[in-house]
Parts: sequence; C-alpha cells; structure tokens
Amino acid sequence: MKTLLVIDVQNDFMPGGSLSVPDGDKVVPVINTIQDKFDLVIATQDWHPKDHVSFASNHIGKAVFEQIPLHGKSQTLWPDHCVQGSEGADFHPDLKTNVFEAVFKKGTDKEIDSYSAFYDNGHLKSTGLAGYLKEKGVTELYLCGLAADICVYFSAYDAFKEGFRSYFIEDASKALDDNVFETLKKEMKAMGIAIVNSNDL
Ligand code: VGL
Ligand code: ZN
Repeated sequence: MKTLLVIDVQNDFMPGGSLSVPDGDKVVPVINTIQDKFDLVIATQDWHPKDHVSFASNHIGKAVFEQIPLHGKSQTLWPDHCVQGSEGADFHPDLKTNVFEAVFKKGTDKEIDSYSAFYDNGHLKSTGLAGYLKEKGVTELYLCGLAADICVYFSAYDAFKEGFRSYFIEDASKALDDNVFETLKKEMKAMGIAIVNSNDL
C-alpha cells in the first residue's frame, strides 16, 4: 500500500510564522496535487504544550537557536511554535486535509522534543505510527513536508529503520538550512532512502 506521510505543514513553519522555513508555503500546492497518487495519506502536527522544554522562553537567560544539553544530547532552543490549539499549530489553510486518514501529534511531552514522526528524540516513547502503518499493511512510505532537514529527515531515517521502503519527496519539502539538507540527502541516499520528485510518482 503506497502511503504518503505529510509532516508538519503548519502555520508557524510558514513565512511570517514564528519558526518560518524559507519558502515553506511552496510545498502546499505540490502536496495537494500528489495526494491522489496514494492509497493512504496521513499527517503529523508538531503539538507542544506552552511549557515545552524546546522553547527558549522556558529557559531563563537563554536565547533562541542556542543549544543546551538535555537527556545526554544537544537540544536546540526554538522560538515558541506549534503550541497545542493555537492558530500557529493549525495546518496551512490551503492544505487539503480531507483525505488524511489519521493525524499523529508529536512533541506533546513537555520534557522531550520529537523531531521524528515515530519516536521522541531519546527514542523512549513511540507515537504509535509504526504500529499503525504495519497494521494497515503499509510497505512503501513517501515522506514530505517541513522542515526537510529536521522533522522530515528524522522521520525518513526512522521509517527506513522500521523496515519501510522509504522515499523522500524533495520538491514537496523545504529545509530550514539548505546546506545542512544537502549533507543529509547524501546520508539518506547512502542508507537506502530514495530521493524522488513529485513528477516521479
Ligand atoms: C520542527 C524544529 C522544531 C520541524 C519542529 O517540524 O521540522 N523543527 N520543531
Ligand atoms: Zn517543535
């Protein structure tokens, strides 16, 4: 079953949003066009409580984009974004959401961030996505959305490790940092994740 996973196409990641991805809005028409090529379409929303550990505003004396040590790793401190129930956490208003069969929320635990759609950054808790997909008989997973170098990348990595044939749709994704994404693309190709375009589908 050919499945599309749409990652974090939310207002706060759009130009003018609190954690804007350059040209983030450009993915919307592409994702709308490709949805009918899939048997199953699902999505994620970054969905943080106000007091989330990844927000610089919750750390006295820390600035946005600084790093702090957290659970034995380095955590980037972000501007407040995708607060549960806020307009910034809503999907982009032009995104077609009617065929989304399920929406998985991530980053809901205030103590830990979750870039991947599958697991938190410590790989401690699952969102339930891998089990859901396996129960549905999904073997091929196509990923797209925002940000290409963070949440889409970590989701593609985990998808591959979970045994799905994984495809990263490059022109339906935009990165926070294009240089970082170029490096990650090489890493993904070397692992066995295919990098594809919307017109290859
Ligand atoms: C994301 C940073 C923080 C993303 C989410 O969706 O790529 N990036 N939270
Ligand atoms: Zn986040």
